[in-house]
Amino acid sequence: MGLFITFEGIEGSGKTTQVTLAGEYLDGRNVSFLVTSEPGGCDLGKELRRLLLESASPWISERAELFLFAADRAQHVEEIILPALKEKAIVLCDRYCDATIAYQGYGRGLDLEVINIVNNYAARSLKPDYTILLDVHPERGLERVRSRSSAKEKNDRFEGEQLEFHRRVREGYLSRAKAEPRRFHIINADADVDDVFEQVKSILSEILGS
Ligand code: Z5A
Repeated sequence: MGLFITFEGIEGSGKTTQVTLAGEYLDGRNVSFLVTSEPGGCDLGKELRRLLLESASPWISERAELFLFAADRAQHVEEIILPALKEKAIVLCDRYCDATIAYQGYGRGLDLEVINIVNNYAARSLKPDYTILLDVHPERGLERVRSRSSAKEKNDRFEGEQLEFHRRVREGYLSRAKAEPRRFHIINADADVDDVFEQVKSILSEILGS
């Protein structure tokens, strides 16, 4: 099997930016890798992503939301992640199971035990080898996403949530990291892009042993 590395953090923590830079870094090192994301890392997931994120979607209950993210993950793991790992690739994934714990569990308040069962079933119990948590203050993260250009698809269903929601999500991530300190690497993502990437690079080189 290859190596499975996830990037997590609240909205605007810079995951997408850092996953892209991490991919370029691996590209320069001649290793086989795949950059992917949730929701929307496979064809079915793209449909689910649209439903999950567009503010024009029909009303989605909290439990339905949990199962839509799980459906995205089930397909993504089976169709994209596991085959790449079997080919011994390094898989860099922007959000995974910890996002469901943080958002649907801490953010929405759904039962954490139920979420763990749903996550494990959807993911065929596949856990990341390492998780890089980009920790940013929610005010800073939201400021970044609200001021970015409209080039990226707007994530209105989640962007519309109150600051308190994003604070709970951050707390959820930090408590996951505390519970699994060997898997999680926490990065101060309040810093500028280059400083954050220096931290990501040093973790990657430690993981890759060079
Ligand atoms: N979700 C869920 O509820 N449950 C689940 O199980 C899963 C997901 C898997 C996915 O939306 C939403 O689904 C997400 C959680 C939920 N919603 N929220 N919140 P998405 O994929 O569209 O959004 P996202 O994952 O939150 O990504 P994002 O909004 O694009 O944020 P980001 O990836 O962390 O940041 P970014 O795109 O790299 O950067 C955002 C802006 O900040 C951009 O203009 C950058 O140029 C800028 N930036 C980045 N880093 C920096 C630094 N260091 N300094 C200054 N500016 C920066």
